[in-house]
Amino acid sequence: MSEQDTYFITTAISYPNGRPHIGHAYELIATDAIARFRRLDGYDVFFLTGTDEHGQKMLQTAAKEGLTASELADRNSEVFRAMATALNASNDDFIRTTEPRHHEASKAIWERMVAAGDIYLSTYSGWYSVRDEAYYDETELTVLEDGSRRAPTGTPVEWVEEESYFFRLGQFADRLLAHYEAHPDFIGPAERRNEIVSFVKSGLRDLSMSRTTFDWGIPVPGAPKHVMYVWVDALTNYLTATGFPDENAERARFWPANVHIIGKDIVRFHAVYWPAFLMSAGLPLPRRVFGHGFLFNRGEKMSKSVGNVIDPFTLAEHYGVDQLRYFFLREVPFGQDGNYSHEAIVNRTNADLANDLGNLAQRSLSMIAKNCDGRIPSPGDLLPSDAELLAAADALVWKARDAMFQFALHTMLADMWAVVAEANRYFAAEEPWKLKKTDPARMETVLYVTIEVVRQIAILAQPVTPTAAAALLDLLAVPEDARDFSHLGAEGRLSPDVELPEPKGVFPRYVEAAE
Ligand code: ME8
Repeated sequence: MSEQDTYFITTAISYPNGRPHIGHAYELIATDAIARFRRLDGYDVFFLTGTDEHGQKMLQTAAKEGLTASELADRNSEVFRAMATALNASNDDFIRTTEPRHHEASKAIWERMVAAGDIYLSTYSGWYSVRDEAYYDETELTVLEDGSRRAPTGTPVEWVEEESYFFRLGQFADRLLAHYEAHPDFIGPAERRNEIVSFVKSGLRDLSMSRTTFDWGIPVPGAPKHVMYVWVDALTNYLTATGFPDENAERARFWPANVHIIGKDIVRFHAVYWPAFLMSAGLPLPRRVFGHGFLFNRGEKMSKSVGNVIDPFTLAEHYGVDQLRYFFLREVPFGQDGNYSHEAIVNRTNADLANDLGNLAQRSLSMIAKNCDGRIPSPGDLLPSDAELLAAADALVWKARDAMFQFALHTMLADMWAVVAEANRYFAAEEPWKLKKTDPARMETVLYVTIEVVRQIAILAQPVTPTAAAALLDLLAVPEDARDFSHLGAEGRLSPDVELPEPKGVFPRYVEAAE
Protein backbone atom coordinates (compact mmCIF):
# COMPACT_ATOMS: atom_id res chain seq x y z
CA MET A 1 0.00 0.00 0.00
CA SER A 2 1.33 3.44 -0.83
CA GLU A 3 1.21 5.99 1.93
CA GLN A 4 -1.27 8.03 -0.02
CA ASP A 5 -4.01 5.41 -0.31
CA THR A 6 -7.27 7.17 0.51
CA TYR A 7 -10.27 5.74 2.29
CA PHE A 8 -13.54 7.67 2.20
CA ILE A 9 -16.24 6.24 4.47
CA THR A 10 -19.66 7.64 5.28
CA THR A 11 -22.67 6.97 7.44
CA ALA A 12 -26.12 7.78 6.09
CA ILE A 13 -27.10 11.34 6.92
CA SER A 14 -29.90 11.28 9.48
CA TYR A 15 -33.22 13.11 9.39
CA PRO A 16 -33.10 15.61 12.25
CA ASN A 17 -36.88 15.52 12.67
CA GLY A 18 -36.30 14.23 16.19
CA ARG A 19 -33.45 13.44 18.53
CA PRO A 20 -31.02 10.69 17.53
CA HIS A 21 -32.04 7.18 18.57
CA ILE A 22 -30.06 4.05 19.21
CA GLY A 23 -30.06 3.02 15.52
CA HIS A 24 -28.29 6.26 14.64
CA ALA A 25 -25.79 5.67 17.43
CA TYR A 26 -25.15 2.11 16.25
CA GLU A 27 -24.45 3.15 12.67
CA LEU A 28 -22.10 5.92 13.80
CA ILE A 29 -20.19 3.66 16.20
CA ALA A 30 -19.69 0.94 13.60
CA THR A 31 -18.61 3.39 10.92
CA ASP A 32 -16.27 5.10 13.35
CA ALA A 33 -14.64 1.78 14.23
CA ILE A 34 -14.00 1.05 10.55
CA ALA A 35 -12.64 4.57 9.97
CA ARG A 36 -10.32 4.31 12.97
CA PHE A 37 -9.17 0.87 11.84
CA ARG A 38 -8.20 2.20 8.42
CA ARG A 39 -6.38 5.21 9.89
CA LEU A 40 -4.38 2.92 12.17
CA ASP A 41 -3.65 0.74 9.16
CA GLY A 42 -2.03 3.65 7.35
CA TYR A 43 -4.78 4.98 5.09
CA ASP A 44 -5.54 8.63 4.44
CA VAL A 45 -9.10 8.49 5.82
CA PHE A 46 -12.02 10.83 5.35
CA PHE A 47 -14.97 9.94 7.58
CA LEU A 48 -18.21 11.82 6.98
CA THR A 49 -21.51 11.99 8.82
CA GLY A 50 -24.25 14.60 9.02
CA THR A 51 -27.94 15.48 8.76
CA ASP A 52 -30.48 15.29 5.93
CA GLU A 53 -32.61 18.35 6.47
CA HIS A 54 -34.97 18.87 3.54
CA GLY A 55 -38.20 17.18 2.55
CA GLN A 56 -41.78 16.85 3.59
CA LYS A 57 -41.15 14.88 6.77
CA MET A 58 -39.09 17.73 8.23
CA LEU A 59 -41.71 20.23 7.13
CA GLN A 60 -44.59 18.28 8.71
CA THR A 61 -42.79 17.66 12.00
CA ALA A 62 -41.80 21.31 12.24
CA ALA A 63 -45.40 22.40 11.65
CA LYS A 64 -46.57 20.07 14.44
CA GLU A 65 -44.05 21.63 16.80
CA GLY A 66 -44.84 25.19 15.78
CA LEU A 67 -41.41 25.70 14.25
CA THR A 68 -40.10 26.39 10.79
CA ALA A 69 -38.32 23.46 9.15
CA SER A 70 -35.12 25.43 9.38
CA GLU A 71 -35.52 25.97 13.13
CA LEU A 72 -36.25 22.29 13.68
CA ALA A 73 -33.20 21.33 11.61
CA ASP A 74 -30.95 23.76 13.51
CA ARG A 75 -32.13 22.46 16.84
CA ASN A 76 -31.81 18.75 16.18
CA SER A 77 -28.77 18.83 13.95
CA GLU A 78 -26.90 20.16 16.97
CA VAL A 79 -28.03 17.14 18.97
CA PHE A 80 -26.71 14.76 16.29
CA ARG A 81 -23.42 16.62 16.35
CA ALA A 82 -23.33 16.35 20.14
CA MET A 83 -24.03 12.62 19.89
CA ALA A 84 -20.96 12.20 17.67
CA THR A 85 -18.90 13.86 20.39
CA ALA A 86 -20.55 11.87 23.17
CA LEU A 87 -19.85 8.57 21.39
CA ASN A 88 -16.25 9.54 20.65
CA ALA A 89 -16.76 9.46 16.89
CA SER A 90 -13.74 10.58 14.88
CA ASN A 91 -15.63 12.06 11.92
CA ASP A 92 -13.62 14.53 9.87
CA ASP A 93 -16.65 16.52 8.77
CA PHE A 94 -20.31 16.91 9.68
CA ILE A 95 -22.42 17.91 6.72
CA ARG A 96 -25.81 19.62 6.81
CA THR A 97 -27.77 19.57 3.58
CA THR A 98 -28.96 23.13 4.20
CA GLU A 99 -25.41 24.45 3.79
CA PRO A 100 -24.57 26.58 0.73
CA ARG A 101 -21.82 24.15 -0.35
CA HIS A 102 -24.45 21.44 -0.61
CA HIS A 103 -26.90 23.56 -2.62
CA GLU A 104 -24.11 24.18 -5.08
CA ALA A 105 -23.13 20.53 -5.41
CA SER A 106 -26.77 19.41 -5.82
CA LYS A 107 -27.34 21.93 -8.59
CA ALA A 108 -24.17 20.82 -10.31
CA ILE A 109 -25.08 17.12 -10.37
CA TRP A 110 -28.61 17.98 -11.51
CA GLU A 111 -27.25 20.01 -14.40
CA ARG A 112 -25.01 17.15 -15.43
CA MET A 113 -27.97 14.75 -15.50
CA VAL A 114 -29.90 17.29 -17.59
CA ALA A 115 -26.94 17.67 -19.95
CA ALA A 116 -26.84 13.89 -20.35
CA GLY A 117 -30.49 13.97 -21.47
CA ASP A 118 -31.67 11.89 -18.53
CA ILE A 119 -34.16 14.35 -17.01
CA TYR A 120 -37.53 15.32 -18.50
CA LEU A 121 -40.67 17.14 -17.37
CA SER A 122 -43.94 15.23 -16.91
CA THR A 123 -46.62 14.62 -14.27
CA TYR A 124 -46.35 12.25 -11.33
CA SER A 125 -49.44 10.55 -10.09
CA GLY A 126 -48.93 7.84 -7.55
CA TRP A 127 -48.29 6.95 -3.94
CA TYR A 128 -45.84 8.61 -1.58
CA SER A 129 -44.86 7.84 1.99
CA VAL A 130 -43.77 10.98 3.82
CA ARG A 131 -42.27 8.96 6.66
CA ASP A 132 -40.08 7.00 4.26
CA GLU A 133 -39.72 9.94 1.84
CA ALA A 134 -40.29 7.32 -0.85
CA TYR A 135 -42.53 6.67 -3.85
CA TYR A 136 -44.27 3.33 -4.01
CA ASP A 137 -45.93 1.38 -6.76
CA GLU A 138 -49.54 0.30 -6.27
CA THR A 139 -48.34 -3.32 -6.46
CA GLU A 140 -46.04 -2.85 -3.47
CA LEU A 141 -48.81 -1.66 -1.14
CA THR A 142 -51.04 -3.46 1.33
CA VAL A 143 -54.66 -2.35 1.51
CA LEU A 144 -56.07 -2.30 5.04
CA GLU A 145 -59.67 -3.05 6.01
CA ASP A 146 -60.54 0.63 6.15
CA GLY A 147 -59.29 1.00 2.58
CA SER A 148 -56.13 2.90 3.54
CA ARG A 149 -52.84 1.72 2.11
CA ARG A 150 -49.54 0.93 3.71
CA ALA A 151 -46.03 0.82 2.26
CA PRO A 152 -44.02 -2.40 2.65
CA THR A 153 -42.34 -0.68 5.62
CA GLY A 154 -45.74 -0.27 7.30
CA THR A 155 -45.90 3.49 6.88
CA PRO A 156 -49.00 5.27 5.52
CA VAL A 157 -48.95 6.51 1.93
CA GLU A 158 -50.75 9.41 0.29
CA TRP A 159 -51.80 10.01 -3.28
CA VAL A 160 -49.67 12.62 -5.04
CA GLU A 161 -50.42 14.21 -8.37
CA GLU A 162 -48.20 17.03 -9.55
CA GLU A 163 -45.91 18.29 -12.25
CA SER A 164 -42.51 16.71 -11.76
CA TYR A 165 -39.16 16.25 -13.39
CA PHE A 166 -38.32 12.60 -14.01
CA PHE A 167 -35.07 10.70 -14.23
CA ARG A 168 -34.77 7.99 -16.91
CA LEU A 169 -34.00 5.32 -14.34
CA GLY A 170 -35.51 2.63 -16.55
CA GLN A 171 -32.68 3.07 -19.02
CA PHE A 172 -30.06 2.23 -16.40
CA ALA A 173 -31.24 -1.23 -15.40
CA ASP A 174 -28.86 -3.13 -17.67
CA ARG A 175 -25.88 -1.00 -16.76
CA LEU A 176 -26.66 -1.43 -13.07
CA LEU A 177 -26.95 -5.21 -13.40
CA ALA A 178 -23.68 -5.31 -15.32
CA HIS A 179 -22.05 -3.30 -12.57
CA TYR A 180 -23.31 -5.65 -9.82
CA GLU A 181 -22.05 -8.58 -11.85
CA ALA A 182 -18.63 -7.09 -12.45
CA HIS A 183 -18.25 -5.91 -8.84
CA PRO A 184 -19.57 -8.69 -6.61
CA ASP A 185 -18.63 -6.75 -3.48
CA PHE A 186 -20.51 -3.61 -4.50
CA ILE A 187 -23.51 -4.44 -2.31
CA GLY A 188 -23.18 -6.23 1.01
CA PRO A 189 -24.16 -8.33 2.82
CA ALA A 190 -25.25 -11.03 0.34
CA GLU A 191 -28.97 -10.92 1.26
CA ARG A 192 -29.10 -7.24 0.43
CA ARG A 193 -27.30 -7.82 -2.83
CA ASN A 194 -29.78 -10.51 -3.85
CA GLU A 195 -32.73 -8.26 -3.01
CA ILE A 196 -31.35 -5.44 -5.12
CA VAL A 197 -30.51 -7.66 -8.07
CA SER A 198 -34.05 -9.05 -8.17
CA PHE A 199 -35.54 -5.59 -7.72
CA VAL A 200 -33.59 -4.25 -10.69
CA LYS A 201 -34.28 -7.37 -12.76
CA SER A 202 -38.00 -6.88 -12.22
CA GLY A 203 -37.71 -3.61 -14.19
CA LEU A 204 -37.18 -0.01 -13.12
CA ARG A 205 -39.66 2.80 -13.64
CA ASP A 206 -38.48 6.34 -14.19
CA LEU A 207 -38.07 8.24 -10.93
CA SER A 208 -39.90 11.39 -9.93
CA MET A 209 -37.12 13.85 -9.07
CA SER A 210 -38.88 17.04 -8.00
CA ARG A 211 -41.82 18.33 -5.97
CA THR A 212 -43.98 21.39 -6.52
CA THR A 213 -46.40 21.32 -3.58
CA PHE A 214 -43.93 22.70 -1.01
CA ASP A 215 -40.69 24.63 -1.16
CA TRP A 216 -38.48 23.17 1.62
CA GLY A 217 -35.73 21.85 -0.57
CA ILE A 218 -33.13 22.77 -3.14
CA PRO A 219 -34.64 24.66 -6.10
CA VAL A 220 -34.29 22.89 -9.44
CA PRO A 221 -31.93 24.93 -11.63
CA GLY A 222 -33.98 26.99 -14.09
CA ALA A 223 -37.31 25.82 -12.62
CA PRO A 224 -37.70 27.58 -9.25
CA LYS A 225 -41.26 26.29 -8.77
CA HIS A 226 -39.72 22.82 -8.28
CA VAL A 227 -37.59 21.63 -5.39
CA MET A 228 -35.49 18.50 -5.76
CA TYR A 229 -36.92 15.27 -4.34
CA VAL A 230 -35.18 15.03 -0.95
CA TRP A 231 -33.29 11.83 -1.82
CA VAL A 232 -31.67 13.48 -4.85
CA ASP A 233 -30.07 16.11 -2.69
CA ALA A 234 -29.50 13.74 0.25
CA LEU A 235 -27.42 11.26 -1.74
CA THR A 236 -25.39 14.08 -3.22
CA ASN A 237 -24.09 14.99 0.26
CA TYR A 238 -21.30 12.44 -0.19
CA LEU A 239 -20.00 14.34 -3.20
CA THR A 240 -20.53 17.75 -1.62
CA ALA A 241 -18.16 16.87 1.18
CA THR A 242 -15.35 16.16 -1.29
CA GLY A 243 -15.68 19.70 -2.65
CA PHE A 244 -17.68 18.77 -5.76
CA PRO A 245 -17.96 20.32 -8.33
CA ASP A 246 -14.51 21.79 -7.73
CA GLU A 247 -12.11 19.21 -9.16
CA ASN A 248 -9.19 20.94 -7.50
CA ALA A 249 -10.74 20.88 -4.04
CA GLU A 250 -8.47 19.55 -1.35
CA ARG A 251 -10.78 16.61 -0.76
CA ALA A 252 -11.51 15.82 -4.40
CA ARG A 253 -9.01 12.98 -4.08
CA PHE A 254 -11.45 11.10 -1.85
CA TRP A 255 -14.04 10.46 -4.57
CA PRO A 256 -15.18 7.76 -5.26
CA ALA A 257 -16.13 6.83 -1.72
CA ASN A 258 -14.82 3.46 -0.55
CA VAL A 259 -17.99 2.60 1.32
CA HIS A 260 -21.34 3.97 2.36
CA ILE A 261 -22.37 2.34 5.64
CA ILE A 262 -26.16 2.53 5.85
CA GLY A 263 -29.13 0.66 7.29
CA LYS A 264 -30.82 -2.14 5.39
CA ASP A 265 -33.95 -0.04 4.77
CA ILE A 266 -32.16 2.39 2.47
CA VAL A 267 -30.02 0.08 0.37
CA ARG A 268 -32.26 0.64 -2.66
CA PHE A 269 -31.51 4.36 -2.66
CA HIS A 270 -27.77 3.79 -2.38
CA ALA A 271 -27.36 0.80 -4.65
CA VAL A 272 -29.87 1.67 -7.41
CA TYR A 273 -30.70 5.38 -7.55
CA TRP A 274 -27.32 6.74 -6.47
CA PRO A 275 -25.17 4.76 -8.92
CA ALA A 276 -27.64 5.56 -11.72
CA PHE A 277 -27.40 9.30 -10.96
CA LEU A 278 -23.62 9.06 -10.95
CA MET A 279 -23.54 7.09 -14.20
CA SER A 280 -25.72 9.74 -15.79
CA ALA A 281 -23.50 12.53 -14.42
CA GLY A 282 -20.39 10.76 -15.70
CA LEU A 283 -18.92 10.35 -12.24
CA PRO A 284 -17.26 7.30 -10.66
CA LEU A 285 -19.41 5.08 -8.44
CA PRO A 286 -18.75 4.38 -4.77
CA ARG A 287 -16.85 1.13 -4.40
CA ARG A 288 -19.16 -0.46 -1.88
CA VAL A 289 -22.50 -0.06 -0.14
CA PHE A 290 -23.03 -2.00 3.07
CA GLY A 291 -26.48 -2.32 4.66
CA HIS A 292 -26.26 -3.10 8.38
CA GLY A 293 -29.13 -4.60 10.34
CA PHE A 294 -31.59 -2.99 12.73
CA LEU A 295 -31.27 -2.86 16.48
CA PHE A 296 -34.19 -3.60 18.73
CA ASN A 297 -34.66 -3.02 22.41
CA ARG A 298 -35.86 -6.40 23.62
CA GLY A 299 -38.64 -4.59 25.31
CA GLU A 300 -37.80 -5.15 28.90
CA LYS A 301 -36.83 -2.54 31.40
CA MET A 302 -33.24 -1.55 30.71
CA SER A 303 -32.17 -0.91 34.26
CA LYS A 304 -33.83 -0.99 37.61
CA SER A 305 -31.97 2.08 38.74
CA VAL A 306 -32.33 4.35 35.75
CA GLY A 307 -35.57 3.23 34.19
CA ASN A 308 -35.84 2.53 30.49
CA VAL A 309 -32.49 3.60 29.14
CA ILE A 310 -32.73 3.86 25.39
CA ASP A 311 -31.46 7.33 24.66
CA PRO A 312 -27.92 7.00 23.25
CA PHE A 313 -26.61 9.78 25.49
CA THR A 314 -27.97 8.09 28.60
CA LEU A 315 -26.74 4.67 27.50
CA ALA A 316 -23.21 5.97 26.95
CA GLU A 317 -23.19 7.75 30.26
CA HIS A 318 -24.64 4.83 32.15
CA TYR A 319 -22.54 1.96 30.78
CA GLY A 320 -19.52 3.89 29.51
CA VAL A 321 -18.77 4.92 25.92
CA ASP A 322 -16.17 2.22 25.27
CA GLN A 323 -18.42 -0.39 26.86
CA LEU A 324 -21.37 0.59 24.67
CA ARG A 325 -19.22 0.61 21.54
CA TYR A 326 -17.76 -2.79 22.36
CA PHE A 327 -21.14 -4.26 23.18
CA PHE A 328 -22.79 -3.24 19.91
CA LEU A 329 -19.93 -4.36 17.74
CA ARG A 330 -19.24 -7.66 19.51
CA GLU A 331 -22.81 -8.70 20.22
CA VAL A 332 -24.47 -8.04 16.88
CA PRO A 333 -22.99 -9.67 13.76
CA PHE A 334 -22.58 -6.65 11.52
CA GLY A 335 -25.13 -6.91 8.72
CA GLN A 336 -27.72 -8.75 10.82
CA ASP A 337 -30.43 -7.43 13.13
CA GLY A 338 -29.72 -7.49 16.83
CA ASN A 339 -31.15 -6.87 20.27
CA TYR A 340 -29.89 -5.03 23.25
CA SER A 341 -30.95 -5.16 26.85
CA HIS A 342 -29.54 -4.18 30.19
CA GLU A 343 -28.55 -7.78 31.00
CA ALA A 344 -26.86 -8.32 27.66
CA ILE A 345 -24.79 -5.14 27.96
CA VAL A 346 -23.73 -5.87 31.52
CA ASN A 347 -22.94 -9.53 30.91
CA ARG A 348 -20.95 -8.92 27.77
CA THR A 349 -18.90 -5.99 29.01
CA ASN A 350 -18.22 -7.42 32.46
CA ALA A 351 -17.17 -10.79 31.02
CA ASP A 352 -15.05 -9.64 28.09
CA LEU A 353 -13.74 -6.26 29.17
CA ALA A 354 -13.61 -6.22 32.97
CA ASN A 355 -12.79 -9.92 33.49
CA ASP A 356 -11.02 -11.34 30.49
CA LEU A 357 -8.92 -8.42 29.30
CA GLY A 358 -9.04 -6.04 32.27
CA ASN A 359 -8.08 -8.62 34.90
CA LEU A 360 -5.38 -10.15 32.77
CA ALA A 361 -3.74 -6.75 32.31
CA GLN A 362 -4.21 -5.80 35.93
CA ARG A 363 -2.81 -9.06 37.30
CA SER A 364 0.24 -9.18 35.06
CA LEU A 365 1.05 -5.49 35.50
CA SER A 366 0.64 -5.65 39.28
CA MET A 367 3.07 -8.57 39.43
CA ILE A 368 5.53 -6.61 37.33
CA ALA A 369 5.17 -3.57 39.59
CA LYS A 370 5.90 -5.72 42.63
CA ASN A 371 8.44 -8.18 41.34
CA CYS A 372 10.22 -6.60 38.42
CA ASP A 373 10.94 -3.19 39.86
CA GLY A 374 8.12 -1.73 37.77
CA ARG A 375 10.06 -2.32 34.55
CA ILE A 376 9.22 -4.42 31.51
CA PRO A 377 10.71 -7.85 32.30
CA SER A 378 13.29 -9.54 30.07
CA PRO A 379 12.16 -12.73 28.38
CA GLY A 380 14.48 -15.74 28.41
CA ASP A 381 14.39 -18.55 25.85
CA LEU A 382 10.84 -19.15 24.67
CA LEU A 383 9.12 -22.45 25.38
CA PRO A 384 6.51 -23.82 22.97
CA SER A 385 3.69 -22.45 25.14
CA ASP A 386 5.15 -18.92 24.88
CA ALA A 387 5.85 -19.16 21.17
CA GLU A 388 2.36 -20.49 20.42
CA LEU A 389 0.64 -17.69 22.27
CA LEU A 390 2.80 -15.04 20.64
CA ALA A 391 2.18 -16.58 17.23
CA ALA A 392 -1.57 -16.41 17.84
CA ALA A 393 -1.28 -12.72 18.77
CA ASP A 394 0.98 -11.97 15.81
CA ALA A 395 -1.53 -13.57 13.42
CA LEU A 396 -4.35 -11.29 14.57
CA VAL A 397 -3.58 -8.32 12.36
CA TRP A 398 -4.07 -10.40 9.21
CA LYS A 399 -7.24 -11.93 10.52
CA ALA A 400 -8.50 -8.49 11.49
CA ARG A 401 -7.80 -7.11 8.00
CA ASP A 402 -9.68 -10.02 6.44
CA ALA A 403 -12.64 -9.51 8.78
CA MET A 404 -12.61 -5.79 8.13
CA PHE A 405 -12.70 -6.32 4.39
CA GLN A 406 -16.04 -8.09 4.94
CA PHE A 407 -17.10 -5.45 7.51
CA ALA A 408 -17.26 -8.37 9.96
CA LEU A 409 -16.46 -6.30 13.03
CA HIS A 410 -17.89 -9.00 15.30
CA THR A 411 -15.51 -11.58 13.78
CA MET A 412 -12.52 -9.35 14.36
CA LEU A 413 -13.48 -8.96 18.02
CA ALA A 414 -14.24 -12.67 18.42
CA ASP A 415 -10.78 -13.53 17.02
CA MET A 416 -9.13 -11.03 19.36
CA TRP A 417 -10.95 -12.30 22.42
CA ALA A 418 -10.10 -15.89 21.50
CA VAL A 419 -6.47 -14.85 21.93
CA VAL A 420 -7.33 -13.09 25.19
CA ALA A 421 -8.87 -16.36 26.40
CA GLU A 422 -5.76 -18.23 25.31
CA ALA A 423 -3.60 -15.74 27.23
CA ASN A 424 -5.72 -16.26 30.33
CA ARG A 425 -5.33 -20.02 30.08
CA TYR A 426 -1.59 -19.59 29.60
CA PHE A 427 -1.31 -17.28 32.60
CA ALA A 428 -3.27 -19.68 34.79
CA ALA A 429 -1.27 -22.70 33.60
CA GLU A 430 2.15 -21.08 33.95
CA GLU A 431 1.38 -19.83 37.48
CA PRO A 432 3.89 -16.95 37.45
CA TRP A 433 3.09 -16.19 41.12
CA LYS A 434 4.66 -19.54 42.03
CA LEU A 435 7.62 -19.04 39.69
CA LYS A 436 8.53 -15.97 41.66
CA LYS A 437 10.24 -18.19 44.20
CA THR A 438 11.18 -21.21 42.13
CA ASP A 439 12.31 -19.70 38.83
CA PRO A 440 12.24 -15.89 38.68
CA ALA A 441 13.74 -15.81 35.18
CA ARG A 442 10.88 -17.97 33.92
CA MET A 443 8.42 -15.70 35.73
CA GLU A 444 9.83 -12.77 33.80
CA THR A 445 9.34 -14.59 30.51
CA VAL A 446 5.72 -15.44 31.34
CA LEU A 447 4.96 -11.88 32.38
CA TYR A 448 6.68 -10.50 29.32
CA VAL A 449 4.75 -12.76 26.97
CA THR A 450 1.49 -11.89 28.70
CA ILE A 451 1.91 -8.13 28.45
CA GLU A 452 3.15 -8.41 24.88
CA VAL A 453 -0.16 -10.06 24.03
CA VAL A 454 -1.97 -7.31 25.92
CA ARG A 455 -0.04 -4.75 23.87
CA GLN A 456 -1.24 -6.23 20.60
CA ILE A 457 -4.82 -6.60 21.79
CA ALA A 458 -4.78 -2.98 22.98
CA ILE A 459 -3.48 -1.72 19.63
CA LEU A 460 -6.16 -3.67 17.78
CA ALA A 461 -8.86 -2.60 20.24
CA GLN A 462 -8.27 1.11 19.58
CA PRO A 463 -10.93 1.35 16.84
CA VAL A 464 -13.59 -0.10 19.14
CA THR A 465 -12.65 1.05 22.65
CA PRO A 466 -10.43 4.05 21.91
CA THR A 467 -10.19 5.53 25.41
CA ALA A 468 -9.56 2.33 27.35
CA ALA A 469 -7.16 1.01 24.70
CA ALA A 470 -5.13 4.22 24.95
CA ALA A 471 -5.09 3.93 28.74
CA LEU A 472 -3.87 0.36 28.44
CA LEU A 473 -1.11 1.38 26.03
CA ASP A 474 -0.12 4.14 28.47
CA LEU A 475 0.22 1.50 31.20
CA LEU A 476 2.54 -0.45 28.89
CA ALA A 477 4.54 2.72 28.14
CA VAL A 478 3.91 2.28 24.42
CA PRO A 479 4.86 5.62 22.79
CA GLU A 480 2.16 7.48 20.84
CA ASP A 481 4.01 6.86 17.59
CA ALA A 482 4.16 3.10 18.15
CA ARG A 483 0.43 2.50 18.33
CA ASP A 484 -0.53 2.00 14.70
CA PHE A 485 -0.85 -1.37 13.00
CA SER A 486 2.64 -1.29 11.55
CA HIS A 487 3.76 -2.02 15.13
CA LEU A 488 1.71 -5.18 15.41
CA GLY A 489 3.42 -8.55 15.24
CA ALA A 490 6.99 -9.36 16.12
CA GLU A 491 8.46 -6.07 14.82
CA GLY A 492 6.81 -4.05 17.54
CA ARG A 493 7.69 -6.19 20.59
CA LEU A 494 7.90 -4.43 23.94
CA SER A 495 11.41 -3.41 24.95
CA PRO A 496 12.63 -4.93 28.22
CA ASP A 497 13.64 -2.66 31.08
CA VAL A 498 11.37 0.25 30.14
CA GLU A 499 9.86 1.76 33.26
CA LEU A 500 6.10 1.35 33.56
CA PRO A 501 3.64 3.65 35.32
CA GLU A 502 1.69 2.53 38.39
CA PRO A 503 -0.89 -0.03 37.14
CA LYS A 504 -4.58 0.78 37.43
CA GLY A 505 -7.83 -0.72 36.13
CA VAL A 506 -9.00 0.46 32.72
CA PHE A 507 -12.27 -1.46 32.40
CA PRO A 508 -14.39 -0.87 35.48
CA ARG A 509 -16.83 -3.63 36.28
CA TYR A 510 -20.52 -2.65 36.09
CA VAL A 511 -22.09 -3.09 39.49
CA GLU A 512 -25.86 -3.11 39.83
CA ALA A 513 -27.12 -0.22 41.92
CA ALA A 514 -28.74 -1.34 45.15
CA GLU A 515 -32.53 -1.61 44.92
O1 ME8 B 1 -32.88 7.19 6.24
N1 ME8 B 1 -31.28 0.21 13.88
O2 ME8 B 1 -32.39 8.86 7.73
P1 ME8 B 1 -32.84 8.19 9.11
C1 ME8 B 1 -30.22 0.43 13.10
N2 ME8 B 1 -32.03 10.59 5.83
N3 ME8 B 1 -30.16 1.43 12.19
C2 ME8 B 1 -31.22 2.22 12.07
C3 ME8 B 1 -32.37 2.05 12.85
C4 ME8 B 1 -32.38 0.99 13.81
N4 ME8 B 1 -33.39 0.74 14.62
N5 ME8 B 1 -33.26 3.00 12.50
C5 ME8 B 1 -32.67 3.74 11.52
C6 ME8 B 1 -32.52 8.32 6.50
N6 ME8 B 1 -31.44 3.27 11.26
C7 ME8 B 1 -32.08 9.24 5.38
C8 ME8 B 1 -30.73 8.77 4.87
S1 ME8 B 1 -28.59 9.03 3.30
C9 ME8 B 1 -28.22 9.88 1.92
C10 ME8 B 1 -30.15 9.62 3.76
C11 ME8 B 1 -30.48 3.79 10.27
O3 ME8 B 1 -32.60 9.24 10.13
C12 ME8 B 1 -31.08 3.91 8.88
O4 ME8 B 1 -31.09 2.66 8.26
O5 ME8 B 1 -34.20 7.62 8.99
C13 ME8 B 1 -30.13 4.91 8.23
O6 ME8 B 1 -28.99 4.26 7.71
C14 ME8 B 1 -29.74 5.82 9.39
O7 ME8 B 1 -30.11 5.13 10.59
C15 ME8 B 1 -30.44 7.17 9.34
O8 ME8 B 1 -31.83 6.98 9.30
